[in-house]
Amino acid sequence: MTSNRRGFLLRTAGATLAATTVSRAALAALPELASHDSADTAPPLAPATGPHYNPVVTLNGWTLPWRMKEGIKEFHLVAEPVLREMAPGFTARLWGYNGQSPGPTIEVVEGDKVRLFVTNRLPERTSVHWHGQRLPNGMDGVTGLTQPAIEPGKTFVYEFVARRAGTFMYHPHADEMVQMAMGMMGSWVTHPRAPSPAIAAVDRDYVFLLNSYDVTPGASVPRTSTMTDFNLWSWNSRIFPGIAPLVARQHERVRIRVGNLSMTNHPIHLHGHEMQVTGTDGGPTPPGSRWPEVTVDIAVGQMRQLEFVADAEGDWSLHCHKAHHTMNAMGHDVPNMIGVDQKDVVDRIRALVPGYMAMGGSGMGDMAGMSMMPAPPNTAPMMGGDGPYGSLEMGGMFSVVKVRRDQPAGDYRDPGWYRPPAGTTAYEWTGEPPPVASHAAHNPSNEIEVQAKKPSMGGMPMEH
Ligand SMILES: [Cu+2]
Repeated sequence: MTSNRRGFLLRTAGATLAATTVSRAALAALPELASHDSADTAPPLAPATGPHYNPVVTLNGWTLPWRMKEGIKEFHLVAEPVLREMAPGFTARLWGYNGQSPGPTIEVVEGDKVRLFVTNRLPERTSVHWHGQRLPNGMDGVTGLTQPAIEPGKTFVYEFVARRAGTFMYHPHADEMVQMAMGMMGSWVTHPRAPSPAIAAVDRDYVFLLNSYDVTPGASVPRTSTMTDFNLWSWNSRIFPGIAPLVARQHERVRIRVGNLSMTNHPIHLHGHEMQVTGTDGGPTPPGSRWPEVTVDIAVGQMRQLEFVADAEGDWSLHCHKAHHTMNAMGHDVPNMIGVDQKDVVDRIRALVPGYMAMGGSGMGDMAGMSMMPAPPNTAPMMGGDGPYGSLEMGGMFSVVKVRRDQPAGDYRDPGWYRPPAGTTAYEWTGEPPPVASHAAHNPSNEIEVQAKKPSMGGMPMEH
């Protein structure tokens, strides 16, 4: 297989696996090893063999090439330490597959016979569980229960038929707290072989995983014992402004497949449109069971297929609705200083700690710009991301659905910022402001109630 994608590498199995215990004959039998060294969103990988389908686009990721051998689709996954640029200026040392975290998306067609070679180049044992798949019990990838662990340097083979169309995930069931906290996961898409009333044809088909990391600012290796207090909330191990936009031509039908392999739920919210959940990792939802949503909560270990018609032009936010999850690396113990004049105390602390910066007395929005905050090298901006009207004041699990009238079909290039028609943008009012209505001040029943209770309030002074 060849490719002219930037950052796309092909290595021969012999060159990369020489240090392992795999025999020469076995090496010759392994599929070519494809690897990726950038966090760019690769173009969709159109199938070279078998039935045609509209391939998915993995956000800031790529699809693993395969080879056909005697009617079987063969893939080669390599579990290994990787460098992942999580955002411009911030690279983490993670574990993943084939050069990146998450690993490449595996894309097959319902009914395909699949053979997956898994080589372990980690310093510890691993396995791969194929989350959501119907498969023989011994292919389920649970260390100790359905197979022995894949020791470092060893290659195992998984074989099964992709029996059910849908969206799935893969991840280890071996030292899993550590291995998933280090980034070992990937997506799997099985396209339907025949048209199905429950599975619509879509024009754009995106996939990504929700994950999280705890990396001390200035460090690059995640702390793996963290249970809930992560400081990086990411999509496919990327944080905004490092997450690619989801592009669509106006009126196209768009599917977004989202799996959650973090340690908490994420309510994913889309602006300006209504969406439906058309499938879970259990299969397509019956069309009669669907209802409109603008926010879909995705629990740990779940996958949701979100679908909508992109009928409104614009730059529409798509984000986790937990406000803490649209922030990047920061401490969680920052006191709320709104309304507090800190000038004197900050001056005194600065005498002891040069460069000390407290949370602003009018909120934290001022901190969106990295320039105000002294931070160690290799640290993502706390919020960051500049839009056409200034700082977006969000980071983490945030991206933009860019719907354009003139975006060519099949073109995934970023069209830039939306230019709204004149007179359709919120604007500053410079005239005389209208009178302000206030509930407390203008509700006479409140005053009556207070006065009626007055005698029972003892010596409490009342201002009436
Ligand atoms: Cu979230």
